[in-house]
Amino acid sequence: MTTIEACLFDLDGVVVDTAKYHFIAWKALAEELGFEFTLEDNERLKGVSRMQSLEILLEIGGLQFPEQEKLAMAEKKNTLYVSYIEKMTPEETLPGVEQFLQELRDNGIKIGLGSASKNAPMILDRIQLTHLFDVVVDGNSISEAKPNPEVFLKGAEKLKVLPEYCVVFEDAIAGIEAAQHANMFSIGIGDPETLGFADLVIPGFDGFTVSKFKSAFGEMTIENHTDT
Ligand code: B16
Ligand code: MG
Repeated sequence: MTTIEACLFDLDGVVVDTAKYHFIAWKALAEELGFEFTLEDNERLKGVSRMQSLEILLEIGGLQFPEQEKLAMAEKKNTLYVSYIEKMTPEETLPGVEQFLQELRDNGIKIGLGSASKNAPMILDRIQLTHLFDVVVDGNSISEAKPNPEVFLKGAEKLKVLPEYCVVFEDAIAGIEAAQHANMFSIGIGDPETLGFADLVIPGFDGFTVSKFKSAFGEMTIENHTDT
């Protein structure tokens, strides 16, 4: 029998699509530096921290800079990125997410956010979903990036739930790996070809209900039993 007490959600690519705004901002930086940055390149940045993203971008451009200049570039990219996410609206929440979060809450399941983004609180605020999360662990409170399990282990700890009673929802390979390293169940959001090593892969939350969640996990029982 499987007991699930908490669900931990990645943000970008799971709750909302911010990758398009990251793309605009990284592309502008690349153009300023004199090279092309494509949508395909942008795929490599999903789930990756801001500074790691910059390293990948500079590698694509074949450029190297001292640390101080890299920090200034990341800051500049973030200023442009924030100018877009500041204008986000609840309509940008991915289909079915809000309903599924609400249904989980109605069933006594705790909910946490586990995101690499330092802008996660602002994004949740703009899409008006902050109230559905019991805890938020984001890029401001972690020192190790996914696939390190830190972000999810911190989420479980803050929720006072043991890792083996948690399910992680993730769109990035590194995020599924992080869930597995944390000894949590994982559900991939996206393509089974890429995320097939997760416990389950779904295309998104549209039509995904707690009842489907239960049956997907076979014998799973969902209990509101906390580790005290
Ligand atoms: P920021 P997630 C990640 O969010 C994005 O997927 C990734 O592209 C971004 O570089 C990272 O957050 C850091 O974002 O610059 O806002 O701190 O998928 O972990 O929710
Ligand atoms: Mg993601």
